[in-house]
Amino acid sequence: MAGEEGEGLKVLGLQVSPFVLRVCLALNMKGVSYEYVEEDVSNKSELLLKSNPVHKKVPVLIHNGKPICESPVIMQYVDELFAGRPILPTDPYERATARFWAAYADDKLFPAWYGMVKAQAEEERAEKAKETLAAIEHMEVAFAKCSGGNAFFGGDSIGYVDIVLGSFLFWFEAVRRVFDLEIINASKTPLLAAWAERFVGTVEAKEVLPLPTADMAVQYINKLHAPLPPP
Ligand SMILES: N[C@@H](CCC(=O)N[C@@H](CS)C(=O)NCC(=O)O)C(=O)O
Repeated sequence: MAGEEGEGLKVLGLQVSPFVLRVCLALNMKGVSYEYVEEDVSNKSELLLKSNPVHKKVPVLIHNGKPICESPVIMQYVDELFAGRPILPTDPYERATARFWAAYADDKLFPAWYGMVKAQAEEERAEKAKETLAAIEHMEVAFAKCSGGNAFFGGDSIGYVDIVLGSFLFWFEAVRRVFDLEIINASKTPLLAAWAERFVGTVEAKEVLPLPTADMAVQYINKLHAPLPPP
């Protein structure tokens, strides 16, 4: 078991990545410090390629020289490694439910909203927007069930599903600004709208370093849709 000071912890990241933010939030929640190294994903470092030879993606957590890849795996590793408030619920049924909804956010919600961000044609964007709104409605129902009337998916304080969905929020704001779509909407998903406000106000979310912003995500979207330079 590692010490609480998190010795030998390095995060290979990309500031605009929601998957990287999850890892930083999980480490923050446990109160451990870590070294953050920003990757240039268009020119990946030897360390990244060596640490994640299968996917070649960030985040990677390197703990005492050993790499751990894929954000859900990293979050669970961090939860098992460090004492303190658990990230996943301790009750096996609640744990399974939290894993289910986190996987749903990754497998359905993420491809829908990111598909919207990437879409070049209006028709495709409208289709992906529809899928995004359908997926978020499921998350609204999930919130009612998981929170049991408390402030967060995790109960009184943030947990696994809060971190997973909460890490998308700065991107949702960017989507609102660029495409005029409110993914979380006070009239259609009121529980999530109130949750999102509470989430961004938590110490863990406010103090995460490096803090990604909606401006960065907007810049990313604009770059993606910038006209090609003349040949
Ligand atoms: N399933 C992965 C997704 C990670 C991912 O998609 N990372 C992106 C940044 S958001 C990346 O490294 N992209 C670089 C590439 O695809 O070459 C996780 O949960 O960690």
